[in-house]
Amino acid sequence: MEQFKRFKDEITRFMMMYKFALDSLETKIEILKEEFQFLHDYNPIEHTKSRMKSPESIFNKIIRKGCDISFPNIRTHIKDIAGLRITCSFVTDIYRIREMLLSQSDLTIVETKDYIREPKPNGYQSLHLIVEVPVYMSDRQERVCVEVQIRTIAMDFWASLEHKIFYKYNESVPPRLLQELKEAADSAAALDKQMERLHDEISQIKEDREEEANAAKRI
Ligand code: 0O2
Repeated sequence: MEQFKRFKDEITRFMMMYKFALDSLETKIEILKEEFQFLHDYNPIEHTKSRMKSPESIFNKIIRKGCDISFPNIRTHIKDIAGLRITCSFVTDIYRIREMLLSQSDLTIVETKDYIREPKPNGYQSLHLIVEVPVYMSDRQERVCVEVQIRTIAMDFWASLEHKIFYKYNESVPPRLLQELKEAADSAAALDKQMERLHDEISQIKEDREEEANAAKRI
């Protein structure tokens, strides 16, 4: 009984650390979003969604990786216990957000997987960052990893449908559907390019009009 209580306290404190790291990163993103809106009258972030991995899913992942179950092993081998997904309108916004995170002196990006420059063979696209966040506990400071996935609305739409299909078919999706999913991923990427082109054109028109109006005021 005593042993179980110790284990329960340990796992609760362990998970709390990740929850605090996630809360802190979400606050940072919220601040960046509001400030960016104020300075540029534009918001690069459509929405954010956070999640904590369940103890069951952590357990299964550590077994899958062939590691012994211990807190140090879990910390070293599982970097996505806390996850934050950021959805943007345009691909340039994704890299803009990465730059904003890079410029925060207390954060460290310890790993980058760029599935936009190099999509997965199934068509999956997203920018994955593992960000180390400082967490101040009552008796110590810890640096805790949070996985940040940044993607466009089109990439997110594709990924959520693919995820549903993958689980519906119990991970063995018929080849015809895999082919269609790949085509849909290509269409989503083409849509992202087209929307960004349109957005740039509209921004340019807006800038030109503002300049003209300012010039008229000076006359
Ligand atoms: P959930 O429920 O979203 O958390 P690693 O964590 O590095 O040991 P992995 O899986 O190679 O292992 O990491 P990677 O490539 O960074 O991908 C991890 C997460 O990205 C997944 O988490 C998904 O959220 C997402 N992802 C990666 N590939 C795909 C894909 O092909 N389709 C979809 N829909 N999502 C993908 P989890 O743990 O699988 O799930």
